[in-house]
Amino acid sequence: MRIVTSRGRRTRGLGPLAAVLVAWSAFACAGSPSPMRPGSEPASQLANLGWLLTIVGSIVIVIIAVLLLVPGIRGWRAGRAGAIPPVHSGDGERWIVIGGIAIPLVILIGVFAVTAATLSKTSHPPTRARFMIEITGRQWWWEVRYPSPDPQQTFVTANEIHIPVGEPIALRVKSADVIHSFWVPQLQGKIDVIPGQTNTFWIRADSAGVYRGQCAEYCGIQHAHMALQVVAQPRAQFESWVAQQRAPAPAPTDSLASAGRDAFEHQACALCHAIQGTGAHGKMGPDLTHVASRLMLAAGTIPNTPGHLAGWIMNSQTIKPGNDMPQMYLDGASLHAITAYLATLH
Ligand code: HEC
Ligand SMILES: [Cu+2]
Repeated sequence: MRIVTSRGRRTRGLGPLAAVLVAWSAFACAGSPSPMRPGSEPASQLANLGWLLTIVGSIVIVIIAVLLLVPGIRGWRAGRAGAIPPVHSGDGERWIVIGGIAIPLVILIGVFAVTAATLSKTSHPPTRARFMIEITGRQWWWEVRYPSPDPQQTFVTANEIHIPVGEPIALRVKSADVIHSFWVPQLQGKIDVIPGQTNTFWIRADSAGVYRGQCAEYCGIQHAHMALQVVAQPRAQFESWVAQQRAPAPAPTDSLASAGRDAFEHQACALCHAIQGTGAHGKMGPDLTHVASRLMLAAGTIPNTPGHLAGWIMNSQTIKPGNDMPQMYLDGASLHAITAYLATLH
């Protein structure tokens, strides 16, 4: 095959190969949450498995393509030379047994063994998990609970999971509605999130950073907007985050925020959202006690800035159509006050 590149040079055969390589490296490009850029030991084992399967699969495809093309070209040449190509060569059956049964069997058994070994190695933490986080998949966001034997110490957040660097953390995942799948590609494989069942899993990040996760099982119209962030922090930072999350919502320090808290408590907001330390105890939507401390809003849909926050409260249905927060009809003053109040909830 001849490809004429944009610079007019002719390359022979290398064009498609280059295109495939470019596509491959795009998988692994900087800043992307690609499983080919692992951030933990189990994720690198899974990435190695991915590369092995890709390479073995590619070699098989190339060999098959050659085996198909060579007799075809031979036949075509023989036809041009006027000779009739042989229909059947003597050792055909032997090659069918070797090439069609024996070799594929060896490859498939080998690949199966490596896959099974990798999955069993990655599904359990090497050492005991330090603590457990409960994650509930909902249409279309993640409830994240840090349970503690003392109910006063238990806290709930949404779409953002903080973990200390280098420590295996146990996860218990459940669903409040349909089947979802919890996936943080750079840290671990996927785990199904199934209604009526609790699945256990674990994650660990080997270096500090923010790792994007995503629901990986189509779960309805806003499935694509069901992302999450895993924030891996050094122990000390993680502990101060926990202390901050355990505390009730900070009290308003100015009259605007205080009007905002009153409006929030008296509007429908309080029926769906909880803010610890106030009269809002709703359970249908994310806990907003420390909403201002989060990086993103609405499961990774928008960055958490005052402008986006106000836009969300005013018309979440335009930003994430079909989500479970209805259109709220607030007057300008209430919107302004509620936004100002929520922005203080660090
Ligand atoms: C009928 C229930 C309901 C009512 C009423 C409601 N919300 Fe929500 N809210 C939700 C749900 C559900 C979500 C999650 C949407 C998603 O991400 O899919 C949400 C998300 C949010 C978020 C984003 C939180 C995050 O961390 O991503 C904010 C902020 C918010 N609501 C504020 C408000 C305010 C302010 C009001 C009142 C003016 C209000 N909500 C009224 C159900 C409700
Ligand atoms: Cu989902």
